[in-house]
Amino acid sequence: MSNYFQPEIECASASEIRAMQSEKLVKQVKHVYDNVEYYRNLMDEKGVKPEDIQSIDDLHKLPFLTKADLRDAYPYGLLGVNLGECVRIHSTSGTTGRRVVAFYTQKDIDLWEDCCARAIVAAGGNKDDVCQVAYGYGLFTGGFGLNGGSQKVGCLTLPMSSGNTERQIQFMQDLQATILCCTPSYAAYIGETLKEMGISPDEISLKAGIFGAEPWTEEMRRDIEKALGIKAYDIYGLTESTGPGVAFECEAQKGMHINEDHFYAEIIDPETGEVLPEGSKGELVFTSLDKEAFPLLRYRTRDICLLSREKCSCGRTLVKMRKPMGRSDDMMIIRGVNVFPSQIETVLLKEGYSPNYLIEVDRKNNTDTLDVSVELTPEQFSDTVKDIAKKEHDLASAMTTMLGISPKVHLVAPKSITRSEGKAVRVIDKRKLHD
Ligand code: DLL
Repeated sequence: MSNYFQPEIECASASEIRAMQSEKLVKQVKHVYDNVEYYRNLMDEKGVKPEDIQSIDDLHKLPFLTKADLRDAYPYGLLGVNLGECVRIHSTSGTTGRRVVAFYTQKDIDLWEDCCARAIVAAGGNKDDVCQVAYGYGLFTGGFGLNGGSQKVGCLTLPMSSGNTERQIQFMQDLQATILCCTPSYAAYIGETLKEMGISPDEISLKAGIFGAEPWTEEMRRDIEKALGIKAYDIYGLTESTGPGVAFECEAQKGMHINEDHFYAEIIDPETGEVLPEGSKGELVFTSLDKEAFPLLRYRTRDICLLSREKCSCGRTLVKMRKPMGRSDDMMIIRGVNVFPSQIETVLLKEGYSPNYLIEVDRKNNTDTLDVSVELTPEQFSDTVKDIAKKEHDLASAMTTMLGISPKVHLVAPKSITRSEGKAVRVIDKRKLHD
């Protein structure tokens, strides 16, 4: 097995991990206090000094850092080292406000790539694999992160970036790619294109996929696994804390192990900020324990999930996070009811529809409206108008049962919804335009 299975860390006992985390935390708090004026001010406001933090048990004393803080401090305000020591920048897409820019020293890049290497090894990768990286390269962290991890494992790395799907498939066949890394929505699109090209999953060499960067359901996982003839693994991360590889799935495919030697995770009540006990659902908060250039302490991700230390069959002891249902920002409040796009996706795929859908929310006559357009498959498209009306009605009923409010369902022609090569856009909330 590759060097990037590190049992001394990945299978360490809870007390060993905690001791390692405590040691790193004490140093990290000092590093931040001494070098990051913005966070020093937050600590001073709360009356906390570095000496107050002697172990992980003291973490709760530290102030939170939010996305708003990152925007306030843009671009250099949270730098923990001189700019001259940084070797790389990545950034979020900035669709919901000002961009977040993250900085990396060479050591930060190394630890990030190690995390991605662990993820590839956990998905069965080794030096004989051909790893096709179809996440975007550039400011987005997906391409560079998995590229670095793949090279560390010793895989032959194909830096395809996203897009140009037919060329992706041609390379996949010609170079016998065994591992595919991309967003789940792009993996589904690649699967659909394979089918259209008349290529069966047996004619490609893929065995595993490492998919993340957006929420995806178990139903979507099964569809992708079937379409590509692979085992599909989840991977999680965010630009603010390096990128992909903060957490990764193992062969048990039941939640993602967090790389706890680098990232300490807490779950808090998003309303009160109170730390919740293991197993509770709440907002995920990360502390980077040894990142140098952009060392975020108690960073509120807005991702809603839960943590579990239940024994994992793979032997790893690293705490596991449940697949996030989506960000608290993705949650729509429609007629007072909380709705996540992933709930709609679950119903669609269970009822045999494609994962190509678009949710539109609006407000008419002071009432919220929810319209879900769903693409028919070419086989379903030949149905009569009467059949289609019945299908729309049945699908709307299934969604009402799941959501507690009734949507209007529109079944639309195959290929009429734009495909995604990166993160899929699933929701258009027109109410925001009226505000
Ligand atoms: O999406 C980093 C990444 C790249 C992760 C490639 C995995 C693979 P950002 O663009 O900053 O970074 O977006 C981070 O995406 O807070 C989650 O809301 C969401 N997200 C990431 N991975 C998952 C996942 C990258 N596996 C935000 N499941 C995070 C659900 C995910 N949501």
